[in-house]
Amino acid sequence: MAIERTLSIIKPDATRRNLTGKIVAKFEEAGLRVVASKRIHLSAAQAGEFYAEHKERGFYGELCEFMASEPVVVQVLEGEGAIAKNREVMGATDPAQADDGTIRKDFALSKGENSVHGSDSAESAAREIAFYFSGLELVG
Ligand code: RTP
Ligand code: MG
Repeated sequence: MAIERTLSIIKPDATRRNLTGKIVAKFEEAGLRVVASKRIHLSAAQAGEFYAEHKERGFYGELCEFMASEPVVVQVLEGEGAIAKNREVMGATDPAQADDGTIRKDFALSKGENSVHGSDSAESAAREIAFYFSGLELVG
């Protein structure tokens, strides 16, 4: 399988509870390498632009407000099949549906406050990495 890069966000419910290290440990144990990382505080407008694909969904306003409520940690993860592997380690959107040992099963509070975001396709990964990181921040 090809080496890929994917965009991860450790969401406000997790940064607030000091879970950043435990979540990164799960990525690393799964063979994903952190190749870029920073802590930022999104505005509601920036969160809205990032999640524009969900504009028509009922949870959009709540999601944008949540993502802008406190700082997040945005990261680029690299590894074999990194996009699918990250989604596997994250677990299902709703923690009640997530498999044992996944980040969302272990840490998420609810379907909305679910601790992590991960790109869902190669196209999303390219767009999302470029949304947060400049070429200078991405070493080869
Ligand atoms: P993400 O994009 O954050 O990695 O999560 P996902 O693919 O598993 O889920 P998605 O359908 O893309 O939804 C994006 C985020 O919106 C919030 N959400 N809330 N209250 C609700 O019914 C609901 N549904 C989705 C979650 O924070 C979800 O991760
Ligand atoms: Mg998604």
